[in-house]
Amino acid sequence: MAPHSPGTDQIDTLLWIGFVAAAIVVVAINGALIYALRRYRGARGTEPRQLRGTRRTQFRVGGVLTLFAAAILIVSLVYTDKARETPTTGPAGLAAARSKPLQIDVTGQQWLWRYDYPNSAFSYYKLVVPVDTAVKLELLSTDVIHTWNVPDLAGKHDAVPGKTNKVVFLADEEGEFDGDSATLSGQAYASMRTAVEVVSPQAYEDFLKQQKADIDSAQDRVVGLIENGEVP
Ligand SMILES: [Cu+2]
Repeated sequence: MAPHSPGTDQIDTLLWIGFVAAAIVVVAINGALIYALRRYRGARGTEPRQLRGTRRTQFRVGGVLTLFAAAILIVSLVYTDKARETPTTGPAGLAAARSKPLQIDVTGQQWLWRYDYPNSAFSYYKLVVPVDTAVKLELLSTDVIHTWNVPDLAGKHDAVPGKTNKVVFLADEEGEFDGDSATLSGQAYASMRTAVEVVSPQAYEDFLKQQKADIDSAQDRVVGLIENGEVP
């Protein structure tokens, strides 16, 4: 995982904190065990001494472990909270999204993702967003629960029928980021992939205009065919 949004930076840091904490616990417990076994082992044939830590030792060990757990809890809470913060659009981002995030509707359906942009253009499979811009996705679903999962940009989020979930992120560089299904939502869930293309604000505006023009002309053509009686 290569984080490319402030939220995923925090998640990445949290993963490392978790890993290091687990490593410390494993090393400390095994170290203490090996130390105790070597230090207090009895000679062959004789019964080893029966030992019991004093109350004070028990409290000391308990206290250290409690402090360790409390410290990790607090650090995790702080990072989780930071990961949920809505980022603000930077200087290289879309000017229109300075005061409030760019909102795009995302609809999960069997078996693809649809993206609806502010100018009523839409796209399937690929989401195009401007770089350095706070983006807010509103996740919807037409049928079963789908999970929108683009790990470089955001945490996993569910699209649930009848509910609206939001995802916020800010892509820090241009490029393409892939996503795949993270929830078994039915027979073709594995093909429900997606991609986020991060482009300059100008390229984003151009894409919206082009996409809208293409959709309008395709719709006009279909209407024309129907009027000419070529389509029943
Ligand atoms: Cu799905």
